[in-house]
Amino acid sequence: MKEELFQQKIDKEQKIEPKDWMPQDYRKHLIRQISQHAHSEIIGMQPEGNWITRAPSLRAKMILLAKVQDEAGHGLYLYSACETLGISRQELVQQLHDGKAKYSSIFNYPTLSWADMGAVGWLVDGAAIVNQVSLQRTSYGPYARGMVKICKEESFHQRQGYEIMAEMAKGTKEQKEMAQDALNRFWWPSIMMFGPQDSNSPRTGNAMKWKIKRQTNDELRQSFIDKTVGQAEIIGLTIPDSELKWNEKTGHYDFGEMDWDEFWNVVNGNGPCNHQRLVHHQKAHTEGEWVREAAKAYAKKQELVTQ
Ligand code: FAQ
Repeated sequence: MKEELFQQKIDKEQKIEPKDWMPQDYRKHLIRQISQHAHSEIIGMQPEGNWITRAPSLRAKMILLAKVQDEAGHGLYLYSACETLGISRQELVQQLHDGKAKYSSIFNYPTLSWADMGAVGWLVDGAAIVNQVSLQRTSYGPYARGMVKICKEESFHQRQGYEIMAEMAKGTKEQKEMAQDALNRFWWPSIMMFGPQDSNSPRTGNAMKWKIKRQTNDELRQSFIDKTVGQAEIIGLTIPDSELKWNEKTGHYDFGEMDWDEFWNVVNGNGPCNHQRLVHHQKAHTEGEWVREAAKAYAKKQELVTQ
């Protein structure tokens, strides 16, 4: 009976809030997805943080610094949304460190040149937006509201990345080559951010029934490709997919097959930077212990003062 009422509420597009009754599996599904999303935002700071000290101008440095700080903020909103489901931040971070919680495969690729900052903003944030715009209508209230704020910031991130690519593409021959090389390396990993094909996505069934996901992995991937092809053409870069072709009948682009072995390899911890990313996070977490202790001591002192 409770389950039926819960499903009716979802079907009527009413949001589920933290104190509402919910099936355990719905709660578990959300903790998994939201925490994975939060970890992605935080680990995602590393490939870009790598370029803050090497940005080519003061303007570029200020923009990149602001963007990386935004990603930290996104991680914090998402951890907070996840905590409303009855799990602590400490447990979530522990799951990441123990390798039990995943984060997006895309952040396990290295950023080798300044053009990669363009490719990450344009393609990675671009893909994240397509996914997150859809998640603004997710059924869990705190997650949906977090997504609204995050999407506003992501659209600035996408534009700053596209600007870098556009500038480099109309620069010197070497700059254009760097931009094309970044597109070549980041195109397929960005497409992989949308997850496995629907036919091979075990979580999609429940996610769609509970309206956690509003569109499937393949629908979102197609939408991203349809939006991005024209953007590449405008700046004169070539998407590295020989099978990419406009299909009059479907009104969408056809595209080539992803390397699924590479995808699962990276998801399962064996990508080029998986080890490096996790070790860096563990080190930063250990070294930040004193900050957490100091914040706790300060909060305790404030409590004593107000008593
Ligand atoms: N990487 O059954 P499905 C960003 C896992 S934010 C790693 O299809 P689901 C901002 C999946 O978890 C980017 N693992 O799963 C930024 C599941 O494993 P599990 C993050 C992946 O949940 C920009 C298994 O494979 N965005 O970029 C991936 O229905 C720039 C089976 O898959 C989000 O997290 C993958 N690519 O669909 C920050 C959005 N794909 O848990 C810094 C929210 C699949 O059963 C710089 N999440 N897996 O062991 C989602 O929309 C979904 O969770 C999907 C996966 C679409 C990612």
